[in-house]
Amino acid sequence: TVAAEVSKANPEKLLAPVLSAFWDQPDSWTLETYLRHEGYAGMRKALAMPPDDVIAYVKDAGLRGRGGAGFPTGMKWQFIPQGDGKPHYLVVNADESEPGTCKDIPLLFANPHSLIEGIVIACHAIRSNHAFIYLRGEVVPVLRRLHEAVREAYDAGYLGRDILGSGLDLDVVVHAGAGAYICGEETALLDSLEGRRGQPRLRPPFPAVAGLYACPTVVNNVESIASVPAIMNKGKDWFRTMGSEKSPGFTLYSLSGHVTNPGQYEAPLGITLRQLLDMSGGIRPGHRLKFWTPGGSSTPMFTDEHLDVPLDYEGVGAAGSMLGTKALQCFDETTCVVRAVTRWTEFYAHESCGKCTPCREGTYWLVQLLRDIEAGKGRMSDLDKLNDIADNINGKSFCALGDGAASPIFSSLKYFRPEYEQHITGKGCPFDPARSTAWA
Ligand code: L3W
Ligand code: SF4
Repeated sequence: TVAAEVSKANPEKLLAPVLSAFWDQPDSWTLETYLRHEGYAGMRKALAMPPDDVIAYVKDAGLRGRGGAGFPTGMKWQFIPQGDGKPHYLVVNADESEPGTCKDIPLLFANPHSLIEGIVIACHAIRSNHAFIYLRGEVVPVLRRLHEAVREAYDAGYLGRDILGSGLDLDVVVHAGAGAYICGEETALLDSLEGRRGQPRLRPPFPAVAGLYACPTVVNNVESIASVPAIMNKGKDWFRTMGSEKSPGFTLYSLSGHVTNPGQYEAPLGITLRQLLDMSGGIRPGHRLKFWTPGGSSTPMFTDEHLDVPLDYEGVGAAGSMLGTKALQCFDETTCVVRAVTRWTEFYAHESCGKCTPCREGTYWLVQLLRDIEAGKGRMSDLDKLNDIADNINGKSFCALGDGAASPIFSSLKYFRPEYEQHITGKGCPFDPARSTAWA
């Protein structure tokens, strides 16, 4: 499935692809193929530079975290204290689970060496001798491929003792998680990696101060780290020729739902959904866009009025949502918005780790109300209740999962309240009356 998806990447109209440049080659994941495409050249340049210069270089390039929050990568590396006598760790967050997000797993499947090269550069920069890749355990083919790539890198001298005579010793461990969405939250991930039940820790202290085994730790998303080799190899100015001043560079968008050609699309930050749909075949024939998410279900939904919003941190933020993971889930006019929101909320209720009351109880209550409304058993007062419960989750929960659960409630009520009302007055789902008894 992943192989089929990656083959659709790389629309060349807008950009010579970088991350997905040779995903369509039959043995794209091997070291041999990677070396044919300037693989490990960025690492050689970085290892010849003092660690602080590498940090400054990545900072100047303007790379921002691709996991959702957009935090500047170089700044995060700079937070790692030096001369503290403690081990430093790099942890790569490969626990991709945000609904609609499918970029890191395909990237790892198609080109794992870009991540491994980025890991060497990052560990040199933060003076770390240990890196962990925390991968979603369900993706066994990716796990196997990653293990194989790590072995190839050790054999070639790109990992292990005294890498290419630089003096850097580095070991990489691939860890398979057990499939909980909350383990994508960086501190829950660290708890899980330490062998405990994955639940978020209080921040501060941030992982940069007290992370894995209470030592300074950088937690970065797969795509963030995999973007670093090209920056080191081709230059920070080249990177800044793409995207915008505050959101420079290229990135992977995951296009899914009612589109003609779902898949991964690499493009500069700041592209619009209209442009992406134009180059990918658009919404499925005979239909029109009704609503979509710019960054997975945790980001407030948009409608067809937002087709020209620049998909970068500032553009999406100014339009009232968040760029998040750049998971563009598109729904056409045949979709019941109440049904879609119910399905997402069921996901959050299921994945809530239970640590804090607003999220643990609130997501459960939301599901009950939404199921009733969808089944035609709702009351008008339920709409205010939905809003009130979401309001008591949002900003009052322990981690971002709670805020994410509230976001589809707020945005669907904002844009589609009449559709909720229709379910109540019509005593059922106008899109599929047969489904109205499904929850009875
Ligand atoms: C040191 C400080 N470090 C912040 C670090 C912090 C973290 C990064 C961003 O959530 C988003 C969330 C989801 N000293 C620091 C500091 N840091 N201040 O910077 O932190 P933060 O709190 O802004 O965000 P976060 O908790 O990392 C991530 C959104 O992503 N999301 C879901 C993502 C799901 C995936 C996936 O499935 N792969 O990525 C979707 O939108 O809502 O807003 O490293 O330590 N003073
Ligand atoms: Fe757990 Fe939800 Fe609270 Fe996060 S917001 S700590 S997932 S209960």
